[in-house]
Amino acid sequence: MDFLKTLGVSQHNSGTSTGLWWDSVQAENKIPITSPVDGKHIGSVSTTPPELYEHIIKTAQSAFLSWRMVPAPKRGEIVRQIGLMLRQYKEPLGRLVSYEMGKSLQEGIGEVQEMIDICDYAAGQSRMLSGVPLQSERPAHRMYEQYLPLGIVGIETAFNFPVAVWSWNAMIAAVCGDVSIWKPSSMVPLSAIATQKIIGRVLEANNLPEGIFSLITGTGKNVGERLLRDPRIPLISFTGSVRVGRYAAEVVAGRLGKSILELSGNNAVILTEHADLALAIPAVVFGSVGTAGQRCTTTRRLIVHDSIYNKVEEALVNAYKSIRIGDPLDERNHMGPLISKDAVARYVAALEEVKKQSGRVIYGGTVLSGKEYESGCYVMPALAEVGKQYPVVKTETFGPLLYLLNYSGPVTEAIAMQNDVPQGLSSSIFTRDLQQAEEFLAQAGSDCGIANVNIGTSGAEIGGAFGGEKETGGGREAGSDSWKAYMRRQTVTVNYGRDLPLAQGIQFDI
Ligand code: UN1
Repeated sequence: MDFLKTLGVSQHNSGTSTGLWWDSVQAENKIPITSPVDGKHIGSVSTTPPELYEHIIKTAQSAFLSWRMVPAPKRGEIVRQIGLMLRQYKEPLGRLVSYEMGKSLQEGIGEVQEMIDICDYAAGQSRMLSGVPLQSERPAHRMYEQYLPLGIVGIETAFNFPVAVWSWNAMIAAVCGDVSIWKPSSMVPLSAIATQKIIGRVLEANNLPEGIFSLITGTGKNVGERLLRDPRIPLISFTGSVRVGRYAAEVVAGRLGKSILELSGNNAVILTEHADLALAIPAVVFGSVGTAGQRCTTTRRLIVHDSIYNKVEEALVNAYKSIRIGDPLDERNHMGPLISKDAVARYVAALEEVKKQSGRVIYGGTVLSGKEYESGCYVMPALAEVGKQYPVVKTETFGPLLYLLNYSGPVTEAIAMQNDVPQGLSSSIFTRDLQQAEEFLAQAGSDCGIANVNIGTSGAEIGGAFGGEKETGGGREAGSDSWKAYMRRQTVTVNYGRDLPLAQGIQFDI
């Protein structure tokens, strides 16, 4: 495992860092990290104890005071260098992501590419943190809006994107003049530790202070909770389940903090009678089995017009038969394991539920056994025929389980089915009919944060704002104007006249 050495990951690793400084490896509070790929122990991580948490916060607070004074394009230059450093470590880091999390090597490397892309994007954004001039109603007054650095951003990321989601937040936050504290999922902290070491090289080369990018590790209950409750952290960006996200939102709102939430999706693809199946089938298969169905944007529901239903079902079953499941580091395989045996148990339980609710599993769904699948985390992807009213269809099962639904009426019927779930992250329609596509995109169309035409639900580019509506949480990260959430907005009015006219024409003579 040369890549572990290249990345500085060893048998025992510290999970607490302020950038250049690392806590020493503690004997107690260690979490063992096991790969879902082969069930082998990769290394352990010592978590962040309360007193060190305080140190991390204090260091971040003092780093913020100097970092916010650095001109934004100079902050962008640091982020640009981080992007260059990530290019150097793209292959080994992608490999670690793949080995620790279980996604295919291509997807692991693709995830690092997303980090590189957001660095380039953020470097450019650093010159464009622009406000708008506004029109004052008073003579000789100038009014405008400006955006200023916010403070410490707490970033809690999920296991399925061990590094990329952090970078969407941390790189944008950094050019905005914020400092960040990252708490990665305690299932995949090694990828975070390796990333922290990579960026440490850039911090060192530029003589930057400690605390601009910090890392803490531990469970959500201990360490994550501390971030949520800490009034010194004005913004929390949380990625994870609706259940935990709802709790996080309540805790942060309770102290009147701000939060960016990126929670569950229940993403559907609509195939109308005018769908080009040559595009649609591969998009649906990648969308549902890619990352073993563990992306927030995974395709979970396929809503197919009656006239093509049988054809689609047959094409899908055939395509699923050709999916190679196994070691994700072996590039011949399409699909690796689920993250853990618990995840496998949840997948199996969901399939049981489908059957109980009178659904029909038409392909796969079994747990794989044998030498290659020793970790116990490998499953066959599943296709299940269900009715739109089944409760199970309204929930997100984080695995490669695709529901097939049919409709017979106009596209509005399919859109209504698509919207009839509590989640609202990603959505897609395949059609060559302009009217259908436009209906899908209009006011009464898809209610999701992402709406794609002739593209699947997953694999969003970083240039767009990423996030969704309803139970998905409403947050937006990465591109477009997502940066605004990481800054405080200020309305400025300057009186350059000799009088003091009051707004609304009020006279107040003294
Ligand atoms: C996630 O699953 O949390 O759109 C993020 C995609 C990826 C990001 C997914 N760019 O599938």
